[in-house]
Amino acid sequence: MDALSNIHLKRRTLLKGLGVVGLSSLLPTFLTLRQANGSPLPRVRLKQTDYQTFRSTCAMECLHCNLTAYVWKDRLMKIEATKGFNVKCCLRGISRTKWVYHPLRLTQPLLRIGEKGEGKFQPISWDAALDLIEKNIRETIATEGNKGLLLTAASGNMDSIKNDMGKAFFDYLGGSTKTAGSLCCAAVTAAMMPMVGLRYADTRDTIADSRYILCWGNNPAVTMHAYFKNYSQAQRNGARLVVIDPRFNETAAKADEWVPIVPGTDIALALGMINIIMQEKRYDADFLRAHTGAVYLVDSQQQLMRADPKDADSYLVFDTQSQTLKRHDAPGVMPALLGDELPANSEFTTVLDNVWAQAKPWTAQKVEEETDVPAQTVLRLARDYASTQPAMIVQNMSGAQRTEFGTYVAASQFYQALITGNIGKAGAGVCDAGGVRQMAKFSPIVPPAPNVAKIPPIPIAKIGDWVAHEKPHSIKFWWNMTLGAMTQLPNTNQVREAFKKVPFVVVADNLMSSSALYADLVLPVTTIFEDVSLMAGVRSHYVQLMEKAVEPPGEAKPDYWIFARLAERFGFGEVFNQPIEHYIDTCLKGSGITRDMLKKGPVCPVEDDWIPFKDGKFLTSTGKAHLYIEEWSKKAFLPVVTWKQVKESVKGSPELAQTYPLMAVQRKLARSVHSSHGMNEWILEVQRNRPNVMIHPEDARQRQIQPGEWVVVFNHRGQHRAIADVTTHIKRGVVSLDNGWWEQQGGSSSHVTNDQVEVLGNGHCCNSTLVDVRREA
Ligand SMILES: Nc1nc2c(c(=O)[nH]1)N[C@H]1C(S)=C(S)[C@@H](COP(=O)(O)OP(=O)(O)OC[C@H]3O[C@@H](n4cnc5c(=O)[nH]c(N)nc54)[C@H](O)[C@@H]3O)O[C@H]1N2
Ligand SMILES: Nc1nc2c(c(=O)[nH]1)N[C@H]1C(S)=C(S)[C@@H](COP(=O)(O)OP(=O)(O)OC[C@H]3O[C@@H](n4cnc5c(=O)[nH]c(N)nc54)[C@H](O)[C@@H]3O)O[C@H]1N2
Ligand code: SF4
Ligand SMILES: [Mo]
Repeated sequence: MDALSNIHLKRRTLLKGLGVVGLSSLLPTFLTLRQANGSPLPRVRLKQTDYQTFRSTCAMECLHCNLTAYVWKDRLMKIEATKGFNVKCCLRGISRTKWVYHPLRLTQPLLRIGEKGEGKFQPISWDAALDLIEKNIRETIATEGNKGLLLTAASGNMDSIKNDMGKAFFDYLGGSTKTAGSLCCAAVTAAMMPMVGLRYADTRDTIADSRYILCWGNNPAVTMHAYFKNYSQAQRNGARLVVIDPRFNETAAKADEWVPIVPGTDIALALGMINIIMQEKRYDADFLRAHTGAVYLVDSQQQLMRADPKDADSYLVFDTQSQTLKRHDAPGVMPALLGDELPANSEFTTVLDNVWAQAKPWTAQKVEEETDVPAQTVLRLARDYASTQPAMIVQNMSGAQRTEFGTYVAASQFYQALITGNIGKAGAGVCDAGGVRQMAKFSPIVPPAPNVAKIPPIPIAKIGDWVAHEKPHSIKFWWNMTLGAMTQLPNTNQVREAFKKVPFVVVADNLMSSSALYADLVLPVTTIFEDVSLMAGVRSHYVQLMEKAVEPPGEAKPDYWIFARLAERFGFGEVFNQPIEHYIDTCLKGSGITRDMLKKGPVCPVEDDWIPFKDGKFLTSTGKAHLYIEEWSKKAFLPVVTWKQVKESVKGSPELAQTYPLMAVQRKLARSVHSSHGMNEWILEVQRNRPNVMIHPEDARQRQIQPGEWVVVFNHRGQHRAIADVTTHIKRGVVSLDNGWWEQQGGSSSHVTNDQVEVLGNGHCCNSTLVDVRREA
């Protein structure tokens, strides 16, 4: 940690670094490098031709921009956005040299010698580290069975090899406790899969074609940064950009309208809009009849009606021509859409009747009472969205769905797109994250393991609580990779307890991260540009080869090297120890893309703009979009979106709100992707380098909080220090907390976040959190 206090960069240091990037082709660069003994090397003058160049991908959970590295004498000198790539990278991407050569960079396996969290370690050899891991895995399996092993992996590196290799390794051991759901967007998945049969239906290629863009609970100016140029282009083309957010976010600053809303009430607003669209007959009846299950019939028991109970897809509709029940896919059928087309006193209704029934109570006035969005605004939003075609709802794994009923939030956005026929066209749709996995076929990198024990998983939001309290069983060995557990999992104090509870914790990371501090054994891994890999994922429209540009520092190894060595010890080495090219080729099999093609540059698998569902076909088993989701009823929820009051909210928990009256929402920052880059010295220099809490002047006044002073955000889970940003850019009664600050920087906002599981999708409810704020004593 000492190394951190030594980061005293001046702005000009950064500008010098960036100057090397911007002007490199024009100006010679002077460099002062240090030799191993610390004495400076002679100053050298570098020309563009002195560098070797390599390409890789910015592999965190962001947009997977293609980056070009400039290497001189096996040192990464600078990183640029790859010329001609479809998006430009950002400061985080070009600052990656500072990640590679960071003072906290791990270069050797480290064994804990102090208390967990204290950060005292001694270096050990790889052989000794692998011996220890092998011993602990064998002992755990002998005493607890495979369920005593836990693997957690997330989004630190989303390449197509490393996390998959880790998961496969534990499967080949015979299985392990896995995590269920996700910290990110499990709710979107739980909505989209049954509704449209596809996750990652992103519409970013045609944002500029849109006439009306509704950024609903998200902030693409920061979180889709490299694509924001498309939003600006849409605006220049005449589109209206509207932001729905309790916070005046960076996108709102560029938008035509900011609609502040009470956190967790988006379902009410969506239902209110649907009600207006239905009442005013602004729906697209032709689209709904032809392409959706809005016309399926529901019986008096609230069951979907089928022609053949054994055939799940044999949904019945009411044919308005023959006035009989027919299969939805019968030739020439003209299905009834709403009750007024059904026979009088019929025992059944249509799915759309059921959807509307949930929306009907939501008059604009009632929406205003719940959401604080003025009734006039609700009316205007509904009318504008339905009548300005093509209109797009941007959701991009939004903050609005990291709430207790996030699945309904995401589903309600698809309802609006489907009801107005705003989907499957350029400029329309619900913009999700997305990438090449939806455009081409890729294969698993290793064959499935022969025998994998069925072990109950732990919902990812519950890792802290459950592991600390041995639910559903005791964990004795925990492997954490690509997950900032101590900053990103909710309820940090429970996560800390979990780390302390487990007798042997391995953390593989490239920096001494907040989580690595809690490991028994820290494994140093490579960053991008230090190993060969492949990116064929769900964030970029390009398949990208990740080239090795420099040797890793010290003894850092790729995660896949570690699993290969361990697999050899457990007798299935040949599955994992093939050359990396073998796994890349295996993954590419079936995609029509080869390694040779990728050597020339990133490859997009499709030629035209990517428009999900553009042929009017959805990827459900019927080819139609579904609005009535039977899966949800299995969890005792209504199969159509209905209003639900978030429990941890002022209205949902009046008693708790007496003690913690402020609703906290989370905010992703330009300075980092989650915790990644949180310690990057260039970024700390340029971006504000203290956590902030946005608080309304009235809320601040009640607490005697002065702008710019340190405050403590607290609740029954823990506390988080931050600087008070007293501003009307946040709704009264709401505070906004920064995501991703490290333990070494004072701790992240996850110390207070709700670790309840999002009910329908196993997601994350960090934006359903009550807190209070006080001046620091
Ligand atoms: N720079 C940067 N870019 C990123 C990331 C990053 O960490 N940094 N992370 C990436 C990842 S993994 C993700 S998931 C995406 C997320 O992208 P976004 O969803 O855009 O990011 P967030 O900042 O989590 O949330 C956006 C907004 O949701 C608002 N919000 C919170 N609760 C509610 C609510 O109940 N209703 C409404 N309407 N709004 C609410 C917050 O005030 C916040 O301004 O960003 C990706 N891009
Ligand atoms: N409080 C709060 N919590 C949140 C959110 C929020 O808004 N607020 N957002 C949530 C969301 S949307 C998401 S997606 C998650 C994201 O959370 P995470 O997926 O945990 O993302 P990071 O914090 O970036 O942590 C990634 C870790 O992986 C490490 N890493 C990078 N490359 C490699 C590699 O090649 N191998 C290995 N082994 N490790 C590597 C990085 O150094 C870092 O420590 O956070 C969630 N948690
Ligand atoms: S952080 Fe995101 S926007 Fe920036 S270079 Fe990396 S992938 Fe691109
Ligand atoms: Mo995420």
